[in-house]
Amino acid sequence: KLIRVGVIGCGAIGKEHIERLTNVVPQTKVVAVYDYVDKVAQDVAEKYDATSYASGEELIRSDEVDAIVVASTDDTHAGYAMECLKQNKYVFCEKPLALTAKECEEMMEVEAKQGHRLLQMGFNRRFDKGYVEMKKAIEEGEIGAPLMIHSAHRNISQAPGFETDYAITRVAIHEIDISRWLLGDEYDEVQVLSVKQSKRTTGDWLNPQLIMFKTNSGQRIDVEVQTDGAYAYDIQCQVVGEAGTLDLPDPATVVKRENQQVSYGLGDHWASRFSDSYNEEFLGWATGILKDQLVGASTWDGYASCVTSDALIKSRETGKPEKVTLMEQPEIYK
Ligand code: ISE
Repeated sequence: KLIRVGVIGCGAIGKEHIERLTNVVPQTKVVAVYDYVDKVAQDVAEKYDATSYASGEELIRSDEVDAIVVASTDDTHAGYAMECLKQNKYVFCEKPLALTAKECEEMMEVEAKQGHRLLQMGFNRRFDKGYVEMKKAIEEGEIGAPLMIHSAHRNISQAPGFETDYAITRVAIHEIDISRWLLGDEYDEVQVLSVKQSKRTTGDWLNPQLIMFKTNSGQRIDVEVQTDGAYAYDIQCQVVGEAGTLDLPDPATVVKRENQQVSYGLGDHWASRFSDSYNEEFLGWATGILKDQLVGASTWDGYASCVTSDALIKSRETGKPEKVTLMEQPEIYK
């Protein structure tokens, strides 16, 4: 059975997803699209032989659409995701799940009433081969108990309109999710530390930012977040255990020897760096839908990342560590 997918938001990531759902995932066909810029939606609809809808809500409610991808602007995610849950339709939602934790709580309530998981969050790194191997090694005890994680998230540039908070809600949110996933624990407290600023920032937001998490069992995670001006799109993650360490591999590119040097390319963008993980993520989504057993990050994980983001933003303002307080985890996410 072919899953008929509607995509809301046809910007950079929306187009990436449509391409994958069309050419990589055999079980899906993009039949409907919506974008707040009419012309963009119409062009995409024409290219992929889909129907362009007048609104996201109309697309969600359409009998022609079985499952929805939400890749619109951050402030609209919660509204669309909620509508999908109410309609008992599967939804893939890009991060962040919402701008407030309260909206996430409401979504969990509706999803629980529907009685099965309907939402998968766009935390693609959970499908990256490197991170998957690291998690397996941790779970099999290969480095003993994990004690801390050192990580870095470095960007060359950002789209216009970037703001200080986005370093957390759009960028470091990947580390917020992947670190708690790797360690299988929730955060107790988080902190933003001030750091000397880079002159290579093209706007007036804070860059870099240094953030710290402490898990309930006392593990510490540091994340260096450079949102602009870095030498490459570079993602680093090292888990330090009692008996050894694990390093996220760099992308597999040709190793070049010339002019008395050895080098390999890191790439300039998330789309190429994590291309394989996006493929796996959508293959997993389609299989999950067909089995009615979604995999990947859930509404709970979306909620946990929102609460953590809020605490980090608060910490940046207060200059102190801030507590992360989560509600009791609903049954369906256990
Ligand atoms: C983007 O949304 C991402 O997901 C990337 O991983 C991040 O590096 C980039 O800065 C974000 O804009």
